[in-house]
Amino acid sequence: MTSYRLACIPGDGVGPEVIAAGLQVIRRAGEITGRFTIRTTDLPWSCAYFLEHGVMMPEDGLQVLGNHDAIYLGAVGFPSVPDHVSLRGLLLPIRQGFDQYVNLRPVRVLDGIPSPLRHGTSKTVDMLCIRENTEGEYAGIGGRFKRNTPDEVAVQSSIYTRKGVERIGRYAFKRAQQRRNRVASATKSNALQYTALLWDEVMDELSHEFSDVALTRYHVDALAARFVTEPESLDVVVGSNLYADILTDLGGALQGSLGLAASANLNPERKYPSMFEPVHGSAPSIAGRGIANPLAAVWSASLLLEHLQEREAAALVMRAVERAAADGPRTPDLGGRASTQDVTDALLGALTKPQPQSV
Ligand code: GGG
Repeated sequence: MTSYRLACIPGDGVGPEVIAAGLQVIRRAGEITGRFTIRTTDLPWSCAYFLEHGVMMPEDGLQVLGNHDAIYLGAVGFPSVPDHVSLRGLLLPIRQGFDQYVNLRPVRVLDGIPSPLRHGTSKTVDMLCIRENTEGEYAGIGGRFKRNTPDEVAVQSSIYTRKGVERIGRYAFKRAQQRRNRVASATKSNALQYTALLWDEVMDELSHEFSDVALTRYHVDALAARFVTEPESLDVVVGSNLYADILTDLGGALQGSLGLAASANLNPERKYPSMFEPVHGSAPSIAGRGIANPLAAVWSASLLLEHLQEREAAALVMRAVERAAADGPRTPDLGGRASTQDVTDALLGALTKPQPQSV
């Protein structure tokens, strides 16, 4: 029996509610498979922590996290702290410091959950979005001067490196080889003639290496339209930090709720721990009411188990998510009246080993 060390950062708003649900499910999956237990380190890093300590996480935060097999994070951000302070004080230092350069975001409509798309079904909306997660528009390089004067200037630079584009591109092509052999790459190369052209050129070079995968380059605006008009034509979608973030919120909407959008921040080389989190934020308007949808956090837990190579448990958890989606109960974001714990109970009930079929 393996014992995994999990660093938990429930964070703000609904984060603690959905992480509590995810942990119940992970623990049960460990019991059912008989393969593992988890030991959690509960870290209170959040906007509340910031108000008390003046930082989102302590100076040795990455060192603390580094001693774990994976990180499970809820949500970051609350109106009491400016968003750029909370994001740049917690989530981004972890992604960048641990070189989690892949942000994996599956966009798939689950049977039973209506998509706002007329033709949106599990057959037509099934993409794997791959977001570059350590550079691009989120590099954090720039500045402001002549503040609060009519001559004020703000500069924010995007950083695209050949190494950075190559490694995310290669990851995307490899994932496409395990799926339907198509990569859609997002840039805006008609307007951004330096960064976007580097991205496009590297993707073209990689496509010679992966001759079994069809690469299509899109301008990000056209790709956003395609998400809506022809989602069935999309398999793996790869884009920069900002573009893929925006596209995957659209993806979450196509899935029927951002409460279903899961993600993994991966360091594929496993030099550092990877981090798993629902795409959604802290949802202050429903925080503390026990009605947050736990499915995105639980789907993210399935990605976590997959990363730990607990494939049976990952598949069991994913099947439970699919069953809870199909059979309910549903939280208010999906038009239902169920609580977070109602859905969690349904997930726990659905977590069973498949019985061997008799012939
Ligand atoms: N679930 C983590 C969370 O709170 N995400 C909200 C957010 O603003 N994320 C920024 C990003 O992913 O770039």
